[in-house]
Amino acid sequence: MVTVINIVKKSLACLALIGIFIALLFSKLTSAYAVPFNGTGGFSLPTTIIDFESFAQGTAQPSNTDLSISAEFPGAPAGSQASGVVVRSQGFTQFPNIFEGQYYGFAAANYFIQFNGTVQEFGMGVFDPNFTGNVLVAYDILGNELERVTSDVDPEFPTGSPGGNFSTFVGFSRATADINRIELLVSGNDVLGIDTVTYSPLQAASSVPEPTTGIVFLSSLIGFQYVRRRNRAAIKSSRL
Ligand SMILES: [Ca+2]
Ligand SMILES: [Ca+2]
Repeated sequence: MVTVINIVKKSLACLALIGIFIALLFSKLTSAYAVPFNGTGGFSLPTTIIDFESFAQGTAQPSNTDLSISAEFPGAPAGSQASGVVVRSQGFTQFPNIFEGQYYGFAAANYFIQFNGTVQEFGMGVFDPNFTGNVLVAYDILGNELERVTSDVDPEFPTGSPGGNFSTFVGFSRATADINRIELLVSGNDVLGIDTVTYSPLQAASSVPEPTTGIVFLSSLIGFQYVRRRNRAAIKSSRL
C-alpha cells in the first residue's frame, strides 16, 4: 500500500514538472513568433487599410468602428490634440501602398492609434523619419508594452535624409491578438506623418486567461494539491 501511495505521489510530482515544462516551452514558442517587420509583406492575416483618402481634409481625429487616431505634442497634457495635425493632401505618390495621396500629419508630434479591442498584426507608413530615436510601440489592453522598434537603431525602422523624400512601413506581427494601442513617439529633432494604417481583424477585448496562463495555473494547482496531500500524510503519520 505504501508503495502505491509513493508511486501516486511521484506521478503527481512528475505531472506538475511536465506542466511547468510545457508552459515554459509554449511561452518560448509564442514569443519566437512575435516579430517587428518592415514593408507591407509582413502580414499573415487579412487586413483592413486606412489610407486616409475617404476622410475630409482637416479631420483632426480620424476614426472608424475599430479604432481612433490622434496626435499630441510631446509634454502636452494627455488628451490635448496637437493643433495642425490633421488629414491633409500630400499631392504625390512617394511609395505606393506606403505613402501616397492623403495622409495624417505633419508635425513634431506623437501619434496614437487606439483600438476598440485587440489585433494580432499592425503596420503603417511613417513619413520622413530622418533621425535616431523615433519609436513605434505596441501595448496590450492593460498598458503593458509588447513591442518596440527605434528608428536608425532597429533594422525594421530605417531613416532617410531630411527633405521629405523618405517614408517607410513599420509593423508588428504577434502570436495572438493582444495589441490594443500603438504609439509612434517622435524624437526631439524629427517631424513625422502617417499613412496606410493597416491591421488584422479586430478581436473583442477579453479578460480570459491566455493558454500559457491556464497551463501555469493548472500546473501550480497540481503542485499545490501534491504538497497538501504530502503534508496531510506527514501529519497523519506523526499522529500514529
Ligand atoms: Ca494615403
Ligand atoms: Ca522628418
